[in-house]
Amino acid sequence: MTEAVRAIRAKKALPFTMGGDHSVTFPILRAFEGSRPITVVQFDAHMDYRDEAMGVRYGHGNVLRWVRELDWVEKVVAIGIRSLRTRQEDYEASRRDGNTVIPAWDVHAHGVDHFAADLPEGRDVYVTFDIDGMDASVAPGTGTPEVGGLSYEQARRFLELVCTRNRLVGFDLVEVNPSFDPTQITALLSAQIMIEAMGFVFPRGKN
Ligand SMILES: [Mn+2]
Repeated sequence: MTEAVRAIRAKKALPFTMGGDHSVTFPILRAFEGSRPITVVQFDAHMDYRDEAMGVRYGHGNVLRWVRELDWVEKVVAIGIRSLRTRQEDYEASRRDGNTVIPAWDVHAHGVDHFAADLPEGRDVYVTFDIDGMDASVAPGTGTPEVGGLSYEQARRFLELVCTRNRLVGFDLVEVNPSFDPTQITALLSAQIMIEAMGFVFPRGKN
């Protein structure tokens, strides 16, 4: 995966990757070695910040922890966090590392634009979009769905604020599992999210 993303970057193309589970983000971001500092914006119900989960270090439950340790990753901004299984020590470890955590309930209480100042501006940004950051009612086709998540409009507005005020250097969308979703609404939503992100980066008439 790292080699494939290096090849894409060598062509000066923008890597958009579809998972797979969330563990793919680490090998993708390894391909950015030598780049300018990158802020990672994570959409997710879970922090994925455990040092180790069931004996696994480089799995989908700890991917952001290892991403954050890459020399060229300066910060993680996590949006939509809400899982009841979030451990206090993971939250504290993330805050200690200088990351920002925006829980889903705060988004529902205050609206997306309330958090504009907490989002990066003028940075190189990589977006990792775990589909379980969305509410389970619109994205049931995933391994660990969580209620109380983002609506499509909220996610789209976050993407607009992130993609139009920064230089997007890469994007992945992960954790879609079509076998859990006979309606395929999850895949439809995921495609729409990726197209919207591309649209914010390459607006009509500008490229
Ligand atoms: Mn995740």
